[in-house]
Amino acid sequence: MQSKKISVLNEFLEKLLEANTSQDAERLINDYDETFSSDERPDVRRLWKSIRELGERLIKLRSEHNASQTDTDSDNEEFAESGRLLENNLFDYHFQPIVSAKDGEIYSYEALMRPRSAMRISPLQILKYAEMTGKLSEVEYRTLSNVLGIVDKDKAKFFGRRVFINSIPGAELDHSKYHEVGELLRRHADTAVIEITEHSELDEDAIDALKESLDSVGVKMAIDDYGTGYSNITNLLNYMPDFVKIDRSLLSGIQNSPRKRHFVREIVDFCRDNDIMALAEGIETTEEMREVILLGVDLIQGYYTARPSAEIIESIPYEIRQEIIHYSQERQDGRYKQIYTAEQSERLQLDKL
Ligand code: G
Ligand code: MN
Repeated sequence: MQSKKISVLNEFLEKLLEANTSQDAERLINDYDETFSSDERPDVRRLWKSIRELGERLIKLRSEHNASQTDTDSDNEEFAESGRLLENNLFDYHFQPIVSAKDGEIYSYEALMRPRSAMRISPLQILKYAEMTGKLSEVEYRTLSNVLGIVDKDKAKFFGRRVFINSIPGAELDHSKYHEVGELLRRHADTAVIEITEHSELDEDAIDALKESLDSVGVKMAIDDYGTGYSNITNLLNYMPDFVKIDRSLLSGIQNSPRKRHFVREIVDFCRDNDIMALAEGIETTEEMREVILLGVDLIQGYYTARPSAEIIESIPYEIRQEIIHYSQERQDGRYKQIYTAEQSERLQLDKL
């Protein structure tokens, strides 16, 4: 090859190594591409093709590295911030109304943790941090004592209604806190409802243990996110919760899904036969709300009826209450039955879904 071409290639490689950004490197490749990809000699064109590919791979590797570096940096910051929040108990709580499916009156509130941070840390990130550092029991303690502390400070704020509190399955309290929390729960037996999630893996032992402790202090239990895990109606009987919160994934767009309706109807019927209150979670539209009322749920929670808020509201908007009353009347009139007869042949088994 002519020494002139060799020295131009050399110049290219030197510049490529010095390029600071991917954009610089790309521009450089394009500049030299004009010269070499149309070279009259095939061996020069081949050589250029290989060099250009190496350059492109270099750019890709660099940008992947940078991206993962950025991820790690922000993970580290969130991790440190989660630690600081837990250490200093910087947790606020929002309250989302749970309303009666008969008349739209507020039945209770769910307390939802909101980390007090400029960094927008989600409750899930706090849980992830706590799990990685063995501090789940600290989160559990903070949640119970903070929320019941708010109730203690001003019980009238809750209009005598119950407060649902999310508990972490398997996060056993430290021995030193066990007595304190036991007393706190006993004192709030008429107010507190402990929610335990039925997420992905069903930790039966954890639920059993919790149920036993709650029974001993007379506090009610709710199974949260029902339908997302492996449980079926049979093992629901083992826990005998007071409430079953049917997960949003089974309810979104339920008015257009016969499968979801069948599934939910089985849950609701089971609940009615066993004195469990069925709650529809994550209701976002009036169509979904109508459908779950026709299916016979007892309680409704979701953005459509009320969003979580720092302020504890006394009632939901009048128009929405009227809608609930209307749908509930529709159910009582039995009009809904005609809509459903066509689907009766298609039965679904809960544990097959
Ligand atoms: O897992 P659990 O059911 O406790 O989750 C409650 C979460 O769901 C809260 O963060 C709350 O803000 C959110 N939430 C409440 N209502 C709705 C709703 O109608 N739609 C959606 N997408 N989320 C909701
Ligand atoms: Mn919950």
